[in-house]
Amino acid sequence: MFKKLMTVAAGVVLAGGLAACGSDGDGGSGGSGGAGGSGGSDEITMGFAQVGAESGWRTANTKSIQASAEEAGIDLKFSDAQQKQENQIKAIRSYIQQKVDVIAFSPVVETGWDTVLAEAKRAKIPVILTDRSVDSDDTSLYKTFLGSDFVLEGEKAGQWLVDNAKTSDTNGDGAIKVVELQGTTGAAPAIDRKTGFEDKIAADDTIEIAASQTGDFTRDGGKKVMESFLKSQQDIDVVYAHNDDMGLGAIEAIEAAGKKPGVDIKIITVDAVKDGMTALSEGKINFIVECNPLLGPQLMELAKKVVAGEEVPERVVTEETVFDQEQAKAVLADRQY
Ligand code: GZL
Repeated sequence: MFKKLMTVAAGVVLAGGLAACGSDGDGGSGGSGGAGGSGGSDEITMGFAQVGAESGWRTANTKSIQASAEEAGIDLKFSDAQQKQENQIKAIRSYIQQKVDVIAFSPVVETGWDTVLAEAKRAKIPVILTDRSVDSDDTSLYKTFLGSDFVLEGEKAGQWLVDNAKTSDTNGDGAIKVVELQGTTGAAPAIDRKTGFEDKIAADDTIEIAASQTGDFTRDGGKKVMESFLKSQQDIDVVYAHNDDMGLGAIEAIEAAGKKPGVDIKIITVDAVKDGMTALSEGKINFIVECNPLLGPQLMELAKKVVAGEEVPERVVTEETVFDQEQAKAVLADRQY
């Protein structure tokens, strides 16, 4: 959970637009691979340490960052950590050695960053957190956070279930049994989406989370955990998946068990990527809370301000909405990711 008092800047409406990316984004250091630093020109060099390529959301997020760097004339060095914190730390250290002008990253988990961020601070390289936050007492280690309010996303998911409790009691026994597919253990979205969801369902004591386990934000992880829940739990009414990809994996497991997803077992997810919205429009998912991955344009604007030594808000929260099945049908054709 974001440690500081959240001074939520005015909601930011992120421009859409996903263009073909310039740099490689396959884990190598992308971009034009300048000699590090701005090399005397006024071109900004950014080192970006990405979490990985674990989900449709992450793919859209990477494309947005790479396309926006190109549009902004920022030389982007890009790395993919395959969801391993040690790889992100290595990438940040390499950016420090290359004397980039600014470092940005999405911390795969909330803790364990103070040492490497203190190294960046000593090297006088500003750091921007995007997408996920860190749980550190030393807020001088980064300039700003750009991303979503994950607690609010969890609250939106929980509120939908409270508002739709009657139709979610799929076996009519008066109790609403929920199984939860958590995101990556220790990741801000996993911690906060759980917190927000639990806060809201506490209003209805017929709703109970009977089992909860990480599927690591991947489709395969969601499928495997759902298979085990279908064996260990009787009368599951609802799946709450912390992202679409795990929800899509759960759909595969539910169908393999001869049940109808969205009907026999209701499904609530977060993200609203194309595959999730397609399943929602087909009635296999019942509700999706949007999490906007298009952070690129805002990130590049913040980077220019930070490098120029200008003041920036402590936190820039993206604006997001929610979708039911009818709303998904109406917008599916126009979705950019
Ligand atoms: C949320 C982001 C999460 C997405 C997942 O901002 O960190 O990570 O919800 C992704 O799809 O893997």
